[in-house]
Order: sequence, then structure tokens, then C-alpha cells
Amino acid sequence: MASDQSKVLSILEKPYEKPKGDVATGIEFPSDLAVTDRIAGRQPTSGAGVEIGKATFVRRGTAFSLFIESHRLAAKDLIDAFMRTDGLQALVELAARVKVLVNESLFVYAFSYVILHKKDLQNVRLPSLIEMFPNKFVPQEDIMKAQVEANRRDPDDTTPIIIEYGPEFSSTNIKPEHRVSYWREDYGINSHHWHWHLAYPAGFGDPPDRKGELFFYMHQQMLARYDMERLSVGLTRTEKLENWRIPVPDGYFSKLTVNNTSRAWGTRQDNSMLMDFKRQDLGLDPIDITDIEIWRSRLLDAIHQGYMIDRNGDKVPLSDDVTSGKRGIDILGDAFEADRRLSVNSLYYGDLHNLGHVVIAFTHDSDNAHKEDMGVMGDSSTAMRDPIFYRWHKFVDDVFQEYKLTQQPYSLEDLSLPNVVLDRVGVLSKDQADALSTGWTVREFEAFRGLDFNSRAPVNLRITHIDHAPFDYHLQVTNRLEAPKQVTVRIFLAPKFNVRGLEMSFMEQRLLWAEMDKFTVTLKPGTNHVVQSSSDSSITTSEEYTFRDLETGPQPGTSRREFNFCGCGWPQHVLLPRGTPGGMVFQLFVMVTDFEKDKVDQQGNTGRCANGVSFCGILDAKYPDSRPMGFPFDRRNPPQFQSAADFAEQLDNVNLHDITITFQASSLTK
Ligand code: CUO
Repeated sequence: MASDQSKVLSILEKPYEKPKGDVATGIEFPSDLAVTDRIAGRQPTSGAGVEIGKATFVRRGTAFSLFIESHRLAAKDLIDAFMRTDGLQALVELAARVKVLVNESLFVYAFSYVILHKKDLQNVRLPSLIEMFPNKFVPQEDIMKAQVEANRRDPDDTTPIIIEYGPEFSSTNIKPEHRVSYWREDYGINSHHWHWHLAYPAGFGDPPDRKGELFFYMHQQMLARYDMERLSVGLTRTEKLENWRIPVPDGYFSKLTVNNTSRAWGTRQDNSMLMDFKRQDLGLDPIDITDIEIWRSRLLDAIHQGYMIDRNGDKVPLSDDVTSGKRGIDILGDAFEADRRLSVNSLYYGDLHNLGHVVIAFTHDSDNAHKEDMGVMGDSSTAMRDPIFYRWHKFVDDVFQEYKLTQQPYSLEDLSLPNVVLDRVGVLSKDQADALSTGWTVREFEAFRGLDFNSRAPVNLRITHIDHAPFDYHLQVTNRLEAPKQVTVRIFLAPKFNVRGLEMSFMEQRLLWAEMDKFTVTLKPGTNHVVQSSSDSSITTSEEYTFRDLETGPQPGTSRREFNFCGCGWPQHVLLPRGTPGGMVFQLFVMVTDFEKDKVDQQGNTGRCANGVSFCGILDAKYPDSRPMGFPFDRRNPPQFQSAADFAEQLDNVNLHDITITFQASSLTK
């Protein structure tokens, strides 16, 4: 009898497969409903008592976007239908029936959401997104070549057909932005982003703890990492996209397909204009550039006035120094993303971030005159490929930072930890102190599960991606107390020099600090030597599960923690910035804080989906650090500290240390 895991895997295989013959779904499904019917949710009628509400609003073979409210409502209705089933067998049966009726990406999204949230499916894991949707990661041309090869093949030939991708990715090096294509198109980064928006949906499900704040923090951290990567290849930091009435210099051509065969993602020419948006086919009201400008002004007004205004006209104060209720950054994040359920006033503050994605995704066909589908900015699994993603999110972050700079700098009491001295810090890799290395490596995935090839030969994707040699942090910490002391260790990394080769002030460097790890340790009285492996980082997951990993189950030696991850989390292989061939200097900033002040009272199961917690939180539990996310870099500097070095010189519990990261232009040696 098939295990729960294999039943789930079989549902997730071949999402694009067409219904065979007469599909006895029990659901009456008109083949092509008018838009007005779809918007009104008048289909499908439930012939056999199955209600999937507006789930069919998103047509099969088209793009599905979490940034569009009608698509989110479709996801909600499908999720609700799945959640109402009693037991795995009923879920799998319903899923098999609706799989051929609803949009493919919507189906996988909703089914994945249910796998994570249904209590009786806690032992089931999701396979890698790249194996479910190779077409969202690899250009159409390469997939078609494999298809032609499969058709040409002798049916008895079972040697794998290989599709190679990288290190050139979708572009040349003619345009400066292409120097970081390898990073933007990394399979793990895009997969993480899809999983993050699966874990933190806007508009449905039980709202996770500090959702708005984590929306701010996780995206800010991805920007910090992108800027470190840019500095590594000699590019300037990302410029925010805040003037929406001038041409956007960088175009983007993903070369991917939406539906595995022929429907292309929309493209954007260099120097395109953002346009007023009118597409009734998406069930959205028109959005003018003026609308998003007005929402921005209202958010900035709220930030500078210190409060938002709810639907009753009452003031909702914005402050991060609260001892109960939501922090200001959390309230602002929910209103800005926007999550209409959680926004204090969605009519007034709008839906700025989401609809920015939508307007950008439709620069090429904002009124549906050409019947073109959206660009990759519309889909959370492809958006990070496009350089404009970072420029848009830099704008979003800039508004959040405008708020953060209204907050009082941290006091010495907030920052210090009496009687604990962080004497020394450093890293060790391949027996070398303070010298880390990055380089190219190759990973293979199976592609045939996500493609509808009729081939007996396996089709594999061979992806070139950046990686690093593993390393350990070494800390020497003195506890001057007579009793053991529990502390939180916070490790950040930032480039030491700016693009002009100069050391940076606190404010110039502040948004480049990338969290590397955060963990709790108990210090015995006296000297302690703490060693932490890079593979245990609080931001990363173990690598993704392939279908094959899940079919065979955890390998001997796999720790419970490793087998416990749920897909969300920064990929381990991009934990480090690339550095340079000659060795680029970075600074490690390590701070120990009092666990008594940091800890969070947890109720419930904190062991589930507890990987990559700094970026992803813990499923159904509280975010496990009571400090504002990004502490101590989320606020401006206290006046006595003009640089990170001043922190380290004046606070015993902080240490700053230079390390180099060397990029090996050939393959990485670990
Ligand atoms: Cu993740 Cu804009 O929120 O892409």
C-alpha cells in the first residue's frame, strides 16, 4: 500500500498533464466562461457536492500571481476545499479530481499550503519546486531541445537526456546588470522566495506571528545580500525605483514559459514606461500610477506623523518600543504589502507593494490589447530573476527605513551585556583562518516529473550555481559571573569597503549587514570556546528534497533537524557573497545578548518547520527572538558610535573581525 508521502508525490507530479478522455470529476466545469462569470465566481457548479468556489477563476495554462487579489481569493477557496477533507485519502481524491480543472501553479501552491498546515500530514514533505516546474527555472529553448531529443530517441534508450543551465544564464555580459544573473536566476533563491510567500500568504490562513515585520526584514536581508553580490562584481548598490514616470533602463527577457509549452512570460524592453493598468481579465479594478503615488504619500504621512488612521478615523500609533500589541513596523508591513485582512485601513493605504509588482509585470501590455501574459515580476517563483525586483523592493525598503529612522537609537542598556566579554572571533575553513572561498558547482535535478514528455528516458537538469566551502565560526567568550549564563549569539557580515574602496560610516554600512547566524549558547563561568558550523545557520535550509529523496525517505545519518525543513529558508549554497578572485575583505560583526531579554514564551510545537527561522519563523509558533528584527542595525546609530568599529571598541559583548572571501573562477574545491 502506498505511503502518505508517495500518494502526495504522485499528486504533485506532472502538473501540466492534460485530462485524459472523459474526466469524471463530479464537478461541472464550463470550458470557457465569460470573464464576468469568472469574477462573480459562478463556476464551477458543484455537481457532486464539491465546492471549490472561485478556484477556477485563474485559467489553466496562464500565469498565477499572489500579487493579484482575485488570484489570492482563488487560492483561498481551493485551500478551504482541501482543508475541509477528512483524512489524506479524501484529500488526495479531491486533489486528483480538481488537478485537471484548476490552474497548474495555483494547484501546486494550494496543495503545498495544505500539506504544511493539515495536522495529520506533519510527516509529509514537499519536493523541490524546480522538479515540479522546470519551466520556471530553465529557458523554453533548452526544454524544447530535450523534447526533440526525446522524440528522436530509440524507446529502449534509457540514458538520461541532460538539460544544462548556467553559468551564462539568460544573458550576456554586455549589460552591467548581467554580471549578477547567476545570482538572480539561482534555483535556490527563487525557490526560497516561493516558499516564503507560501508560508506568509497575504489575505488568508491564520496570520503568522509578526508577519508584517518579517515581510520587511526578510526582503531587506535579501537586498543586503544582493548588494554584497553586486559589490563583489564591481557594481554599485541597487537604486530604488521611485520615479514611476520615467523610463526604466533595464529590460528583462526571461525566456521561460508559463505553461510548459508555448505561452511565454511577458518581457520588458529597455527603457519601458510603467503604464496605468486596466485588465479586467484579471478581475482587478484599474490602477493608475497616480493611485500608487497617493498610497505612497499616505504611508509617508503616517510615518512622519507617527500614526496611521483606521477605518473609524482613530489613530493607530506607530512605535517599535511597545511592550504589548504590534510594533509599528509590523503594522506598517501589513498595510504596505498589503494584507487586506491585517491592514489597519486598506481602502486608505491601498495595496501598494503587491500592485507595484502587477503594474511592473504588465509594462508590455497594461490594457490587454495584445493578450499577453504577465512578466516574471508577477510570480513569486520567478520575480527575483528580474533586476527590477530589487529596484522595486529597494523602494519598499526605503519607506520602511524612513520609519525605522524615526525610532530612538538603541540605548547602551539595550546594546550591552555586563560581565560577558567577547574576546575573539574568527572563521576557519579547510584549516585556513579567516579566509573563505566560493566558486561554481553543479547540481542535477530530475526534470521529467514536471514536464509532460512522453519519453521513457529520464530528463535531468544540470544546473551550475555558486557555492562555498563549508566553514566554522570560532568564538572565545569570557563569562565573569560565577554562574552559567545563557546568551544569544548574533553574527552578521558586510563588505568592509564601499564601491569607491573607502571604509564606511555606520549609516553607509547599516543596510549591508547580512544576518549569517543567530543561536543560543550557555556560557560556563570563565573562558568558553564556542564553535558553530556554517551549515547550522539560522537563515538557511538544508538543500531541497528531490522527488527521489522523498521516495526513498531520510538517508541514514540525516538528523531530525535536517529532515524537518519545509522548504522555506535561504539556500545554504548562497550563504556567502561571492567575493573576488583576489580576495575581498568583509567584516564579521558578532554580538552576544542576554537570552533572558531575547527569549519568547512559546506554546505549541516549535520543532516543526524550524529551519531558516530568522527568515521564515516557525510554523504555528511565535518568532523566536523578542528583539526587533535586524537588531542592532535596524535603527540609526547611537551618537557615541559612528561606525561598527566604535561598537566593538566600546562594548565588551561585540567583536568586529576582518575576513576575506575569494572567488575561485574555476570549480569550487571544498
Ligand atoms: Cu516577496 Cu515583493 O514580496 O516579492
